[in-house]
Amino acid sequence: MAEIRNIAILTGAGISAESGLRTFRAEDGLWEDYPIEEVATPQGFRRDPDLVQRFYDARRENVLAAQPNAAHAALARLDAEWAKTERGELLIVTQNIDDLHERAGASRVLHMHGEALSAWCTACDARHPWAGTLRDGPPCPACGAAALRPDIVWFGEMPYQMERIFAALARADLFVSIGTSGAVYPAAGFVQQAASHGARTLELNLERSQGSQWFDESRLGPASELVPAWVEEVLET
Ligand code: BV8
Repeated sequence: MAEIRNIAILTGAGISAESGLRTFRAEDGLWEDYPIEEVATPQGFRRDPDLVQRFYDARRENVLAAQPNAAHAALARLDAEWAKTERGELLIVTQNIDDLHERAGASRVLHMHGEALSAWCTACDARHPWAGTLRDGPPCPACGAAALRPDIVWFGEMPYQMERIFAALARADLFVSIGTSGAVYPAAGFVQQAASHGARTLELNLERSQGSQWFDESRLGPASELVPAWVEEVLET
């Protein structure tokens, strides 16, 4: 395997499935109970803010009750080892709104679709760490307005830090996608972006995804097994 220096990693709901957090598109997925349009769009929030606040209040509680699994721990170990040996760059771009990467010890984590444990004031634009509920319209700690929404990127909204992500994809020698269905853009296009800049591409997923065709290699199985094995492989090279 050619010398790997810069690694770009994309994670999705599948990496947190074994921590008990529901994914979106499985038969017991979140979108079975709540049509996307009603709870993960600005229009849905305008139409029924109480439903949307309750949906994310429940997700926030689930996140707080969940624990990182072996896949999160393996990525945290890789992050630390890569920093210590100064082998190159590493970035974990996650589509997930949970904080399990961070709680496992990873430091270079980018939440492109926002975070369950953050509240965003639509009056003054301030963001605040938030572990409680938002359904009762608590005042913004900065401006006092009862105008806090989940700090989540909904459909039709621009994902966060896209420039930083594209720069990491352009420099990556290796792009690894873990636990994502490849159903949502722009995240689903990252594999092609990385490959166009010469990166090798690897998919670790429970089953074939909508993007599997774009990867040099796809390994199928649970993240808690595939990710630790892959990290061992990388650290041995
Ligand atoms: C934007 C936060 C533009 C919310 C999320 C038509 C064609 C193409 C694109 C579009 C289109 N119409 C609209 C669009 C754009 C749209 C889009 O892509 N729609 C799709 C449905 C077609 N995208 C957007 O709107 C994005 N914004 O484009 O902005 C713009 C431009 C200028 C100015 C303003 C705006 C924003 C999208 C972000 C939406 N927010 N999440 C929340 O969490 O509630 S999306 C959400 O679904 C995730 O974050 C993720 O991105 C996406 C897919 O979820 P996954 O993480 O992949 O989970 P999923 O359940 O789907 O799959 C799980 C996988 O894990 C499975 O493959 C399974 O096999 C595997 N798995 C399960 N268990 C395990 C496992 N793997 C390993 N181990 C296990 N144990």
